[in-house]
Amino acid sequence: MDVARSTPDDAFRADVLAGLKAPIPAIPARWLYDRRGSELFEAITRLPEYYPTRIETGILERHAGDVATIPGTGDAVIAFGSGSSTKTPLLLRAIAPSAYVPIDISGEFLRDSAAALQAEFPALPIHPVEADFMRPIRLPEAVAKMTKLGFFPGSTIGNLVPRTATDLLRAMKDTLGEGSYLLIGMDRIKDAGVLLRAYDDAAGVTTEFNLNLLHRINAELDADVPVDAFRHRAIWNDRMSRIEMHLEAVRDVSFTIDGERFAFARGQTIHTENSHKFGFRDARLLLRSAGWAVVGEWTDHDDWFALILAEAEAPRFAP
Ligand code: AVJ
Repeated sequence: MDVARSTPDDAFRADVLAGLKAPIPAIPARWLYDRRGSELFEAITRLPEYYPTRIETGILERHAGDVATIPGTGDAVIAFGSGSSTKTPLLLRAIAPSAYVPIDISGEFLRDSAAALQAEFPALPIHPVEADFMRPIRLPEAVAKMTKLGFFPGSTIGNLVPRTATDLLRAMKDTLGEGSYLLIGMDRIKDAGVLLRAYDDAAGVTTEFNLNLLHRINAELDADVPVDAFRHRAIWNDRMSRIEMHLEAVRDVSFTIDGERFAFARGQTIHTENSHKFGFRDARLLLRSAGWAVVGEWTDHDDWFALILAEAEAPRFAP
């Protein structure tokens, strides 16, 4: 008997159709990260204007050893996301854990990065888990009794609006368990010009990254979106404390997706990504509202990026 199953393709189609019909047209940012999108993001991390990756890597180079000195951060490292090929090794070398568990929704990325890491750390037991870490996950039996350090670098948390970010941080706490630690990267609020240049680079890589979403719609759905009718826009939304990426219609345009007709007037936009930025207390409050108590924080000399270590608090009765 055939069982109806919803495939990632259906989810993409549903999100695009619903998103474009919404009063403020928007498509969830996760759809930017197909293979091509992930390659383009990798290229973004090497751009002169895109400071977060370089700065966070520098902080890890200087301070991963400090994280390692805190008792309870030692047995198993649990990475949320396939991990970065430079940041993860820096942490693993400092911590020297007994096990490494990368969690990613894409089995393909997961296998590739786990294999690369295994070559670099031949003696390290690696237990990849293919799962959506937005929900609590049962970790492999091998790490059940170990003390756990979650790793969530890159200010990826900034992709989510605060309401969803706390959901994720709570799910991570449920996954890791009481007494665990989380090492998380958060990008700071800073000069709007610096932020805007980081998300609208001179070489146009971020433009390509954003427009790739339209190419993906055309390739994977039954669609005829004229990509040249849209341009990349980065906006600093001060009220929401975030950079927003939009695709803006440069002329009146209409197209069909899956037989449905959409029209955009010149100047109208499709909101494609948020990148929230966090002040010192913003970061702490966000973590605290999900049950994480900050126990350590490291930044660069300009305070442009923060690497924060938090401990999963036991629930308390009062006050
Ligand atoms: C992958 C979400 C951390 O917000 O800085 C970079 C994504 N988008 N340039 C970020 C991104 C455009 C990036 N994160």
